[in-house]
Amino acid sequence: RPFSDFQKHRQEFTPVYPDSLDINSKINIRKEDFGVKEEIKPLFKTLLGETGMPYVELQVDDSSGKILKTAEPIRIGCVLSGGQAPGGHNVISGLYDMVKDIHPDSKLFGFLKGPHGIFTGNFVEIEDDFMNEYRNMGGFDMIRSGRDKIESPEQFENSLKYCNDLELNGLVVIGGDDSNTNACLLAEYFNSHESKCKVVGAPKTIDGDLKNEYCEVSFGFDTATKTYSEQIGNIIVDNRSTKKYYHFIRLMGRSASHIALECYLQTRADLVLIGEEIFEKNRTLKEVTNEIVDVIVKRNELGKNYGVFLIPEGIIEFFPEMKPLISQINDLFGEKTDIEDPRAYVLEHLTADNKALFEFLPKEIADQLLLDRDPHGNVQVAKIETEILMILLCQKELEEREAKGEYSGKFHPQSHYFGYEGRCAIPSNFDTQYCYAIGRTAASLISLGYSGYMAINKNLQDSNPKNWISAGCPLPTMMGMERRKGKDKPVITKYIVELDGPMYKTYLQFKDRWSLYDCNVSPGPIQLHDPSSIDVPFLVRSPDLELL
Ligand code: FBP
Repeated sequence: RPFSDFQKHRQEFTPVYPDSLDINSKINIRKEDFGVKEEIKPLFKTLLGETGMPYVELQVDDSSGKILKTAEPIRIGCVLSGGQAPGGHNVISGLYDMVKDIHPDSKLFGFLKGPHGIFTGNFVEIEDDFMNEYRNMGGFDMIRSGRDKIESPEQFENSLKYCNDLELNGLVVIGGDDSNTNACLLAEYFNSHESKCKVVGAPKTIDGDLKNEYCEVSFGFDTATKTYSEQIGNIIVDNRSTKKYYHFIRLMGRSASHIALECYLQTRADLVLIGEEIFEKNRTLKEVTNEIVDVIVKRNELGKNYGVFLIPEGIIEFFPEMKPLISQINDLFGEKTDIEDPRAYVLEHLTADNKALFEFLPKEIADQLLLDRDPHGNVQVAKIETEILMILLCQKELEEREAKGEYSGKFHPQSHYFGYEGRCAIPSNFDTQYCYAIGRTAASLISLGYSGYMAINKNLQDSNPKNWISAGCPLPTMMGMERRKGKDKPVITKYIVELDGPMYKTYLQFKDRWSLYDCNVSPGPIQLHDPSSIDVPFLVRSPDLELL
């Protein structure tokens, strides 16, 4: 593969990692019981056993600790699951270096094209040259990814067979909330079939919704939001130069509005919609349209017929009238794959309210709601052009206000979608180091015999990775039950924007001023020149009001 000078320079960087992950450190395990919801317990009987699964923290202890080097080599498989997120290759390089530190003859295998590679036994052995090409690089192209879910009894059986045939001590599933849930089901299955293969997850997703009291942030969020913020900043400056357009920018992020909110605070765009706020306040499409139009009208009164508005892609599911429509469409499709004319089928079966809304939506948007769900039952919001929907609704409302003599400005909208370009950028300094530490943690957990855990690193506000805390959190502790494809399923509870949290409070404090007075900033490109300097996202460190 050819590499740019910059890529070559970046490949040479060796990340810094917590002292507890240094192979020469003596470590002890601190355990704490965080419990598991009653309804989840029956699903993980053998993992939980009589005593449950404690949270485990790796601590340096020079007096009574033990080093992780083993007399026998270990064998680990890894898989990249779901959407790409910058830093995935560094989870693999962290794993690789740790297994070799544990024993030089240890082996790392990569299952190809996501979970499909596990149940079809499609894998490669990862060796020095192959690994070195991908150190600190973006993308998931090293072993590729896929959205398959290990679901059917045959898929579970075959996964067990191939992991046993490879004599794996462990499998690391690098994925989001759904993939980590799947990893835990696999861990239980392997355990109940007395396989020595442990299963450990790694928290991946640019969406930022895999976050809880144990996992401070999923990897990829930092790079993706910095990439989008750079692009938004560029549009802001372009717009300031001509003062001619209203830019409606839809930002990737399947469900929660973290990406849009982070980018809003980074760029101080003129307006952002927050899905969680819309849901909490039960605000309809019409009400939200009116709020956007109110801003456009006020800006016109100040002589401004331009602006930059941010729209999270997941917003469509938060409108009170949309949720029942989407959920009825999900239930109607369920496991069915053979519907000839999906539009006619749903129109025939929808309730009167849902049907009225379906028919009110522009046809292209309504049709996008019918696209196939992903294997986890999620609506493919990345394919729904919500920015165009909002433009059309605003246009209509502005025309009505113009007819009533309440508005006489110009409205020239431009639509954008920032999504895929943020998912494979060269990882930021934070993601580079964070992912490497996660990889080393996952290998350590497997070597210590833990299964059904997520490899995590905490204390991320500390800009020196040596001071981060490496740990394993039991996956069942993070789970609750949710309705998917018409059935109740265990899922890792998604972290959504907290309306009493610091990010949202900052938004509330500034939104009126920022919507009218061009307070925008252009953060510029991700700074990569000094890999050791880490700038963590607001989602981790909370915004500093003094600086805004
Ligand atoms: P993960 O949850 O697998 O990390 O994927 C997240 C995501 O990037 C969403 O933000 C987006 O809606 C979706 O993937 C797009 O999926 P696809 O790559 O299948 O179009």
